[in-house]
Amino acid sequence: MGTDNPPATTDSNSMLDMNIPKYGNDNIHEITSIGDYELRIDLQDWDGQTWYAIYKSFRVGDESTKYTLSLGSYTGTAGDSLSYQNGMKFSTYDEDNDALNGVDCAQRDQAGWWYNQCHVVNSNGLYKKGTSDKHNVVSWNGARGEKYSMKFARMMIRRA
Ligand SMILES: [Ca+2]
Repeated sequence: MGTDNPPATTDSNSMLDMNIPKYGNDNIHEITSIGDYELRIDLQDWDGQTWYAIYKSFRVGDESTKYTLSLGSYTGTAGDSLSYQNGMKFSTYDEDNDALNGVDCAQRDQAGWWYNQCHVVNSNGLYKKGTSDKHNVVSWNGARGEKYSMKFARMMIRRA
């Protein structure tokens, strides 16, 4: 059994799929430090409707910044939801770096993610089938609201 992961590429025509587990934050920081990258998010709900969001630049800071998210301007159909979390540090279950005192967003909303107070996008959240009674699902507020789990969510980057 091989682990035949596709190689990371900086080719301007290729999109790098951010959902492949090997691309941890240190690696994403390294890649996005090489040059200018744009971010594209593709979404699909359980009824087959699709959306996209493009952020003209995308960068993740290094460990000393707690992997701070830096986004450029938005275009797309999904709504500019992720900008609410622009400039935020990355939080995990055991590290609360969010902007909400008294609540650990990563624990409550079930993901490692760039949380503010806490989120309107939760792409690393729990994978459920559509409408949920909680905010902890794979949601994008501008598309289906904060309590709807997408069937499909993909983040990709490429050289701008
Ligand atoms: Ca907190």
